[in-house]
Amino acid sequence: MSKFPKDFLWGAATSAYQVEGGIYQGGKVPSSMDPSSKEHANKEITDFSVASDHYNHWKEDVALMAEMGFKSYRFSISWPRIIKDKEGNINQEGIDFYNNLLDELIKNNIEPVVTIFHFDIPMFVEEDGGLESKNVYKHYERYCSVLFKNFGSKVKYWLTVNELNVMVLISQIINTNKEKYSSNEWQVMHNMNVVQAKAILMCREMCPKSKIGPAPNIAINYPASSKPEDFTAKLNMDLLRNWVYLDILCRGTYSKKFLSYLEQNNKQIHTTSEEMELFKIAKPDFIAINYYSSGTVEALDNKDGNDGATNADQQSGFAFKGFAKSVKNPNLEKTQFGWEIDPVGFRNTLREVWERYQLPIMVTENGIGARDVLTEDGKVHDDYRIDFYQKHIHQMALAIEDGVEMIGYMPWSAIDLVSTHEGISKRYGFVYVNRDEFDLKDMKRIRKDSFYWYKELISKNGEL
Ligand code: BGP
Repeated sequence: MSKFPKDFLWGAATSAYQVEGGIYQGGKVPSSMDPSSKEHANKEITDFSVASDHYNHWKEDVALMAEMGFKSYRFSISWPRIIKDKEGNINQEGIDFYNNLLDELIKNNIEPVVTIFHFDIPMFVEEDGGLESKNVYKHYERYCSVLFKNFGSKVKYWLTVNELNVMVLISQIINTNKEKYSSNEWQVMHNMNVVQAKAILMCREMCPKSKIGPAPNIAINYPASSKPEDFTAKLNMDLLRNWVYLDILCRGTYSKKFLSYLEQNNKQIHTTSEEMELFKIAKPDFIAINYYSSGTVEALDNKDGNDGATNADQQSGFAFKGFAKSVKNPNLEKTQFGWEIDPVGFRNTLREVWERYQLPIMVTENGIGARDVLTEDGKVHDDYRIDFYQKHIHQMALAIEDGVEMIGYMPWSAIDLVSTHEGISKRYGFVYVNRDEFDLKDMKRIRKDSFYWYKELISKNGEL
């Protein structure tokens, strides 16, 4: 007997700017992810202009998902494909593109799980003060109302914002804020919490049959030693890395400890009583989490000078002055790109999220980035990916036995796409896309070994 519920949503995920390409097609306006909007310091990796060319291959891509037996597909809608300018004019071609995609998914019995905003900020929003300005409220509200009106009857699961915590903590690496050190990232967090609350309320009114929730990147932290101070560091890191983004939406407040961290670091945020009232009534229906690895931390006392953050990427290098610092975990193996592999940490994370909030959980990212090799006879033997998934899915089944209520599992990524900052060579898909960093080749879709393995796993509802 499978431990997974019978209607469990097996599938996979992508995001618009990393998979679609076609940035000058279909009336899309410029976004923060377009080559023109940023400097390409690292010329060794591709930009996002062509990506996996899903904009022109979407039908073929959905057919491959259907062949794998996907029950769900998590993708993001590109805000700059839908809204043209700061007056809120709508791009009908963008609406048509996503309507076609949604219809194709539904025709194939694949439940769409739609991320409203996944890192690609329209330039008209950037030019109007970006996410740090409260002007973002009106832009995001208009955008949401267009989505709910046009797609509300087709979408049961909405995700408000992808990885707000990653946007706050490493915005300069993923290019959601070019001037990190001149801005207050915690104001970005608050503003985006407000827009999420507004989206939840709007969704209830405009699409009463849909469900909506946030999608942070959650990594539970271990203390580096049994020193009591390291356990305090664990609590501190969990707070700033994980909970502060969920507490506000699920519990309605910012914790006292978080507010005192801001005060000590001179990073006050501007809030109003109307905004804080919103959090009391706008509760999500579920929590979506992206999990790649756990964290390990030790105490960091230095009150002066640099906080010691190396900010390598989403999974490492975090440090908060007087609070906590991440360190390596000697007990874990690493991927080719240096991310620690911790399947047991997945179960631990699911348990902690469930026990803290008691809301159903959907996994909207999990996976292994690797330099996959296409053999001469056109195969990709990604046994390391199968091993990664096998172990994580096993731990997810144990979490279900622990009592965690799970809705679905949509790992990263359905097909190969361009990494946030490490190019197309860091591949995650079940389907290989035949292109290199600069040679676009034929963009052929090639089924990896993991494709066949996942197909079988889905057909047996997770029991292999
Ligand atoms: C998450 C993002 C994704 C994705 C993934 C893998 O943080 O939500 O957009 O790219 O991580 O990360 P990367 O592409 O940096 O390897």
